[in-house]
Amino acid sequence: MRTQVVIVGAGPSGLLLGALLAKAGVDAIILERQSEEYVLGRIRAGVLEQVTVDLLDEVGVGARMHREGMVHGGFDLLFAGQRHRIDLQTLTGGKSVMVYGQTEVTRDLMDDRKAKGLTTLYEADNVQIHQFDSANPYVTFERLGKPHRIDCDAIAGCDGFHGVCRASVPKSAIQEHEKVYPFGWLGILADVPPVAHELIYANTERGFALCSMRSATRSRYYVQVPLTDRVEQWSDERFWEELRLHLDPQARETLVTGPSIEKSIAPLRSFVVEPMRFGRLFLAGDAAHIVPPTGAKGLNLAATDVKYLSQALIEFFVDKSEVGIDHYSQRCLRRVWRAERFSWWFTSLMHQFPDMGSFGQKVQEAELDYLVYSEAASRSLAENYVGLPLNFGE
Ligand code: RFL
Ligand code: PHB
Repeated sequence: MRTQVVIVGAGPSGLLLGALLAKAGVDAIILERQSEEYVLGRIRAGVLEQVTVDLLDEVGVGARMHREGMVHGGFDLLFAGQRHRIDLQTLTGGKSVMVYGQTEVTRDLMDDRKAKGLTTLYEADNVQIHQFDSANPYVTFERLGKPHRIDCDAIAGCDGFHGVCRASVPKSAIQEHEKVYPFGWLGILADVPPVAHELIYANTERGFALCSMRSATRSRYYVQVPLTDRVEQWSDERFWEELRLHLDPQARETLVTGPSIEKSIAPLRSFVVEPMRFGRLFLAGDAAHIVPPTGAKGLNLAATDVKYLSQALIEFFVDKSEVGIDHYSQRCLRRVWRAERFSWWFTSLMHQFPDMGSFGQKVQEAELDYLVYSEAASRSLAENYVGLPLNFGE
């Protein structure tokens, strides 16, 4: 088999890259380790920046998102027992975010690929990438018990944090920057109406909590837990009780509980590799960087990485120019570090750390107080939350 680009991974990065390349007439094959159902079973991101919404529109898969997604013009910060609204629209000159699950984004992109007859090979085992430091890279894998090889011009490593692409780069060629947080998020999905119309980010002495949603009848809630906790230790009743303790009296009253349809614990991490390009191998999305989910930046960064990558690859194949691929890494990393900083800061502000004590708690509350009462500080938070424009600083 031969194609122009082999994309490893059918998460949002791989699927969106496939759609952007197809639109420009560049051939690509996606290889995914898991089954389609497994990929759709992962519950992850919920908040899309305008940039991501625009990209989904650009590839023509935005219709359902505009019908079913919820446009949010603000969110609440809850601290010292009180809620305060951050009005994104007023603070950013009319910008907002779209609440629409990653699962739905993935489904829309998968359906579109199928409708266009584009190739995605699911359950591809033992994917290995070869000779990416040359002009003739190739990828090998096994599927349905048979070995396969695809020759290509470029490989896109869209295979997430635990993927094979980053792991195939020699250690001497790659620099890693990492921060691991001493806690995780226990998340629950339930078919109950959300506690409020907008998201609530809560800082309490018991730790962080987040009230989010997927629709008017489906809620997504998170509470901070120690890394040693196992999901089996958390019955639904225990989760709801803990969440309730993080809320203000009004939210406590409106909270509707019910059986969970998904429950999982995600550790929090900040991670970046530099560079993101190695010859004809290009890393994108979680394969290259992880942010803690507090700032809702992971999926959005993945989307902008693959937009930049598609532009670079289209220049390479159509205009026969290497300028775009030469700048890919640098162009992504500037945006990546801005999102890393914001996500680290918001995580540090909102969570309980083991050694922070009452002084640390009071300082967090004082900073939150400053954030909501200073327009300059609120605007800085809002500006970062709605995200940077696609071509910022260029
Ligand atoms: P993914 O989604 O991990 O997809 C990678 C794909 O590659 C496949 N794969 C392989 N395929 C072939 N061969 C191999 N050897 C392979 N190894 C792996 C995997 O099976 C998978 O299908 O990475 P991608 O596409 O870069 O997308 C990144 C996003 O998934 C991630 O950044 C977000 O989910 C992060 N995130 C959030 N981001 C936001 O922008 N807004 C949010 O509100 C938000 N909330 C969240 C989040 C992540 C969370 N978790 C679980 C960490 C909330 C949570 C709880
Ligand atoms: C979610 O709905 O899953 C979600 C929303 C906002 C975040 C993180 C996760 O910051």
